[in-house]
Amino acid sequence: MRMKALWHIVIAVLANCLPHFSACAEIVNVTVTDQSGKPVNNAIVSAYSQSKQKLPLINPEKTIIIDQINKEFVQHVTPIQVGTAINFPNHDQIRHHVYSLSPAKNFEIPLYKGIPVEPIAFEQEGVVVLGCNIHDKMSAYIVVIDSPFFAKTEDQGRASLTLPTGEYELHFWHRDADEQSKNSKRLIKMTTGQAGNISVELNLKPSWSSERASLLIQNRGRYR
Ligand SMILES: [Cu+2]
Repeated sequence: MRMKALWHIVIAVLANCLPHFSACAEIVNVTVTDQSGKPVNNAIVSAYSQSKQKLPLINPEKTIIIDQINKEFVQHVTPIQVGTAINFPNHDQIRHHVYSLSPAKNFEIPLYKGIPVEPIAFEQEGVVVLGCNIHDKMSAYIVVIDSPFFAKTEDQGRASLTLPTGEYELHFWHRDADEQSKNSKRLIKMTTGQAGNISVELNLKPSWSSERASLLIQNRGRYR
């Protein structure tokens, strides 16, 4: 009986140690709310290691998918690590024309149905705003992060990051967050055996339509 209990402890410790990192990993739970205390979903939390060691791409072979279904991008917000490729399958019976004019990735996939032959690689850190040149209401965001550690808040504004022990700077992003919130940073120290809980308040602007409007103004006359 005593032996069995010991095994449970050993297995629990092993499960917390990622094979490609020398250190053990711990979980930090982040809860994001807005200025009125409401949970914020679709916020991105990213963690930047303060050690100079270069961390590997999480899934170097993997291509991520952002679908187009019923004239919407699915998902609306997608965090990826720098160097990840994304394909944009169109599941609708009409053609879409996916584009971005963002400095982090300026590209377009001219009018198409089905699955584009080549995925698009995202090599530069930053936020990429997606649109469709045919359907102005279609929009989505790709947050390209120069770190393998990030998560998106889901129900109740919660996200969990599994981090090897060490020091990290946490960054936060949300489509509607003001500049001060987007630039706010939090230093954390992950030590063995200690899960962390962090609460973050982002100041959200009432509407994101201004950003979309500026994208449309930039794009006006470009393709039509
Ligand atoms: Cu479209």
